Amino acid sequence: MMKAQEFFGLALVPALLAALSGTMGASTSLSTGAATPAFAYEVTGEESVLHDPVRAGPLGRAPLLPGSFSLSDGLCPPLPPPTGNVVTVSSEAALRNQAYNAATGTLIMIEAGVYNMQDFVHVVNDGITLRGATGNRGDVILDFGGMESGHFGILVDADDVTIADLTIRNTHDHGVSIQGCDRPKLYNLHIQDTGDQLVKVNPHVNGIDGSEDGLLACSRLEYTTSAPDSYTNGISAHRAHNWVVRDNQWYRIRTIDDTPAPTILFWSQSSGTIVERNLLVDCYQGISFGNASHNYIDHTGGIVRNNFIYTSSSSTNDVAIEMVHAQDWLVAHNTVFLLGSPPGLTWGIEARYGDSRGTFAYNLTNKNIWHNRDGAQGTLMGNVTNAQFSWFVDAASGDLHLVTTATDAIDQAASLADVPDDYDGDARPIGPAPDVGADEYGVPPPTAVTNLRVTAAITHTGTLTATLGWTAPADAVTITLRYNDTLITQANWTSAPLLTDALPGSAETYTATVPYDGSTVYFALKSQNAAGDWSNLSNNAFWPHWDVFLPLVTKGR
Ligand SMILES: [Ca+2]
Ligand SMILES: [Ca+2]
Ligand SMILES: [Ca+2]
Repeated sequence: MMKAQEFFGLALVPALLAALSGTMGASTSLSTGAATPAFAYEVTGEESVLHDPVRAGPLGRAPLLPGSFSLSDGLCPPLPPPTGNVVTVSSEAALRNQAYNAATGTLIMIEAGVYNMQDFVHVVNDGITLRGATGNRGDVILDFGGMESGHFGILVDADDVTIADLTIRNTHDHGVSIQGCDRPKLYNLHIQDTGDQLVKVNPHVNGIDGSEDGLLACSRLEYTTSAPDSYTNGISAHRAHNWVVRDNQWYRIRTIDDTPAPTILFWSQSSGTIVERNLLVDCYQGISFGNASHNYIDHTGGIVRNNFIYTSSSSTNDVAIEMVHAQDWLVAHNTVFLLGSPPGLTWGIEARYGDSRGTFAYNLTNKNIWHNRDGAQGTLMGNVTNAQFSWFVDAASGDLHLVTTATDAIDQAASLADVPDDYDGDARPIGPAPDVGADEYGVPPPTAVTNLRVTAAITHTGTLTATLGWTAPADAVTITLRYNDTLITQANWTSAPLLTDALPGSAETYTATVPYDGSTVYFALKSQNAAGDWSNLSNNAFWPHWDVFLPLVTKGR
C-alpha cells in the first residue's frame, strides 16, 4: 500500500494511518492474492476516510425505486450491426479465452444467457469488442459471484476496447477496470453490486500514462442497497483525460456506513471531463472533480451539465456536486434536489480550497451553493436555490423535469455556449429563454421538412395546379404553406402569399392552385407544435422544375 500512497502524494500522519487501517484491511486480498503490476495503483481508503466528514448518523436506506423514466433513444442509439472479424461465444470459458487471445480488432459477440464466471475477463489486445448478441443488456449476464480466482469483472489492458450490451454483477472487486488504456467505450451496460468500484480507471503501471478519451454512456449502475463495505465509487478515475460520462442512471451508490464516496469521481490530475445528462438517485455523494485528500491541483477543466440528482427523505446524502482542488470548470444547468441532508448540511454544491476556481451557472437546487468554501474562487451566475417539490413532474421517482408552474426556473436563464441542449438532448431554448436547471421545459419545435416536392402539376391559362408532397415532422400540430415568385427564405416567409395555415400536422400532401405566368413558382412550409413554436423553414419546391428539389437534389428520374 505504501507504493500507492506515495504515488498519489499523500502525506499520511500516523493518526490518519491508524484511522485508515480498518478500511485498508478490506483490500488486503488484493495485494496478497493478486500481486501483479496491474493492481499496483489501487488506492483504498483515502478518498473515503480523508474526506470532509459531513454525514448522517443512523443508516437510512432508501426503498428500491423503479427504473424511472426512460432515456432518449436519440442519445442512446443501438450499436451498428457487427462487421469485420466476428466470433460468437456461448460459454464463460470461451468468453475469457477469446477476450484474452483473440486477434486485435476482433468483435466478440456473447450469446444470451447467464454466465457463471469462474475467473475475470482480461482484455489484452487492442480493438477488442465484447458485446451482448441481442443488444439488450439484460439478456447477457456475466455473474462473477461464484468466482474462485481473480477479483475483477472485466480488466482492460488494451486500447480501443468496447464493452457493450451486457450485465456485469457480483464482482469481488471492481466491475470494469481500465488500466491507462485509451478510448475505452463502455456502452449500454448494467453494472450491479460490485465489491469495490463499479468502474475504475487507473493509469498504466508507470503511474504517468493515464486513460484518454474514454466513454461511459447509456448505462445503469447500482447497488441493490449499498456497497458491501466502506469502499466504493460509481466510477473513480485517476489521471483520466477527456472522458465523457453521459446519459447514465446511477442508483444507491453509497457505502455500507455512509462513508463519503462520490458517485462520479475524477481526480489525481485528471482533466477535461464531461459529465452530462446523468440521473443520480439516492446516491450518498454525487459528482466530484478532485478530492480533499489531495493537496495539489487534482482536476483541470471539464464541465458538469444537465444532470438530475435526487435523494429521497428516507435516504441520506452528503454534497451532490463538489469541485475540490479543481480549476477552470463549469458546473451549469444541473438540477439537484436533496431531501436526505442531515441537520447542518445546508448546501448541496460546493467549491473548496483556494486553488479551486470555476463557475456555477443556472443550477436549480433546494440547497445553498457554497462557492467559496475554504477560500475557493467559485463564481455564481443565475442559480436558483429555493426549488420546491411541486416544481417537478415526479421528484419521488427521480423525474426532475419541470412542470408549467415552475415559473421561477422557466425562461430565467441566459444562453450559455457550453450548454446548447438539456437533459433530454433538446436544443435550448424552448420558448423565449433557457430554463434554470437540467430540463428545458416544453416540447421542442418540430424539425424542418427537407423533402418538400411538387409531385404533379397542371397548367391552365393563368393558373398552375400543383400537388405538393412531404414527410410530416414529429410533434407537428399544424402546417402552414406559402408560395412566391422568388425563393422563399426565413426573411421573406411572412410576406409570401399564404396557401393554407390550417393543415393538420400529420398531413403529407396538399394541392395548390396559384396564379401562373410561365415563370418559376416556389413553395415552402413551416409547422408548429402544440405550444405554437415554429419549425425552421422547409426546403423550397418549385415548378416547372418539378423533378428537382432543394436541398436534396435528384436528377435523371
Ligand atoms: Ca493512455
Ligand atoms: Ca425555456
Ligand atoms: Ca426537456
